[in-house]
Amino acid sequence: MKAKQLFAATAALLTLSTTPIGAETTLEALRIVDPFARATLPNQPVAGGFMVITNTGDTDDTLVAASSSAAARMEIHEMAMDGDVMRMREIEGGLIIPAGETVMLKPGGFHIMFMDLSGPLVEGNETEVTLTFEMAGDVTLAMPVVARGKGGMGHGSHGGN
Ligand SMILES: [Cu+2]
Repeated sequence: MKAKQLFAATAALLTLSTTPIGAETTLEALRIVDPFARATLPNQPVAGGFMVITNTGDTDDTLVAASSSAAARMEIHEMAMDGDVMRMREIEGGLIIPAGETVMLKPGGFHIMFMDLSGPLVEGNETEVTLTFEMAGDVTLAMPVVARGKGGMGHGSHGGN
């Protein structure tokens, strides 16, 4: 009896919790794990969004677009050397998620970029982002906002959730 009540309470908590650490979203053959966005400094107009995407299927897919109510528009970026300087730039045609492979969007590498933020991204909040894949379609997920210097180290590194 007691165990049953405890189980029910735990189940209810799990249902209410929208962003457990290491949150995982499944869309067709894609598994999207551990999404987070970087908290912004005052007046910072852009922010990076990160996650790990695994394609468990046998067909390549491509992340072609992202959108969020937090930003006027979003772009899909990569870091690349421009002479001696590391710069980010938009990936032409989107980010390919090859069949059977995992692609990490992480600080210093691939990321989605919030452009023209409508307000600051505050640590501890979360922002909703819709990702559009060429094959799998759209999925909306919650991205916890993580302070600068945190995150990108894998599961459990966010804290504060
Ligand atoms: Cu960028």
